[in-house]
Amino acid sequence: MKKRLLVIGVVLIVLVATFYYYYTTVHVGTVKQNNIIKNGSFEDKSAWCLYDIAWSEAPENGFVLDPNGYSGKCLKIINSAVSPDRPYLYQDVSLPSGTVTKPLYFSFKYKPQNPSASFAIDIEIGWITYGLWILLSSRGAEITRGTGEVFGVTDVGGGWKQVEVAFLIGAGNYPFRINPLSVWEQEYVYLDDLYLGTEDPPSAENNLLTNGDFETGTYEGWKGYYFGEFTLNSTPVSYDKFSGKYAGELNTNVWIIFQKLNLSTMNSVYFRARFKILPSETVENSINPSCTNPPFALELRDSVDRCVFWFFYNNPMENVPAGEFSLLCLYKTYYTFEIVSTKKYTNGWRECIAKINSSIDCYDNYAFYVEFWNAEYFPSDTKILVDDLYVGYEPPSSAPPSWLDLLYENWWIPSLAVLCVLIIAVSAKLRKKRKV
Ligand SMILES: [Ca+2]
Ligand SMILES: [Ca+2]
Repeated sequence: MKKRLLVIGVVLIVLVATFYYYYTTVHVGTVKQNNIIKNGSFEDKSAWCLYDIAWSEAPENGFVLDPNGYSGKCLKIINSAVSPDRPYLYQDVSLPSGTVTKPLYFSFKYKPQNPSASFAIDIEIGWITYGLWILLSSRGAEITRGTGEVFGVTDVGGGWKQVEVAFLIGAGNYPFRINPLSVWEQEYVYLDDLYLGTEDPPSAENNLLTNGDFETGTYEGWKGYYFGEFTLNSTPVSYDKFSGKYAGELNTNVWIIFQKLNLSTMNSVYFRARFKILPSETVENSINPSCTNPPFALELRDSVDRCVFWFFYNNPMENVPAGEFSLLCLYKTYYTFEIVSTKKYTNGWRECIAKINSSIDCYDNYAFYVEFWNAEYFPSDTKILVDDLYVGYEPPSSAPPSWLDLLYENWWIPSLAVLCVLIIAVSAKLRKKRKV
């Protein structure tokens, strides 16, 4: 019996270690994805059915194609679809094996006719008992059934928003349904660019930074700065990174890394930083961050100091908008800015996305700095790891949670697995006893 438990334990440990290795080393970056949803872009009516029949041309059915899509045409869901007989649009989707332990990603864009008027649409993958239901309404997107997380809601311009969801589900064939609910105050809502797949959702990223993910394995594109610029002789670190194989590192010898940028305008510039402070959070908490003493800053400035934008991590100043872990501080006041999203992952990494708008023209000679602020006040072994740095005019993607993050938030799944193993072990023992 002891042997049997030992074998089960070893098998479990090997499985966990294998998955951990896979997700920390192999599961990298954005790969060109296969969209499981057919015609998620709604360029025509193919692949979609209304009830059980092919989607007809009759406009009164409440679902029509509209030329005002985010990409080409889109689905226009009209109020009449809500009542009296609540038709829904659907197609069958086939989900690949292994998706209980590897998250599936689902993303879509939507635009209500009137942002403040009420509406409610259920997007359903699978059934009530086994699947994922997302309620899209004037309150935003929320998961009402199933195991998953809405990890990104991004304003993508023109009244459109992109919703990104990661979820866990078993392999198999499922119905995918778009189901308008209850009473609507508005006439219609647009839906476009549905994506469902195993890879990260597609992103419109056009990164102006060179080697922002450090995947060249060098500091190509970056320079160091310490009373003057210098070439970095060290290499990015590989022992801890957010994506790919490498992350950049700032330490008490290299306080600042930077690169020069050509920006056409400072209006509508997005930043993304993924970062981690080592050795631990005690360092973060011990330094009493403030506007003048933050641990970490991103800075975008032109050659004559006319346009300077600072993003400070963890800054408890008043009168600046607060994210959960981040705040912005402005050196000059020509800007409006917002924090688009902040995240903390179970592996200790954090992500912050911010957007800056400038009301004035700046000079076109910019540099982007990543700074270890007041490094002399930190313990000498303190490091700040950075990865997937982004500056650009399109909204950057937000990293989905890993399966570890999802399991962490849905602790009952591993608990159930352990319980099953225990029941099997105990029943086997009882059977053996009975035989004896
Ligand atoms: Ca489209
Ligand atoms: Ca990387």
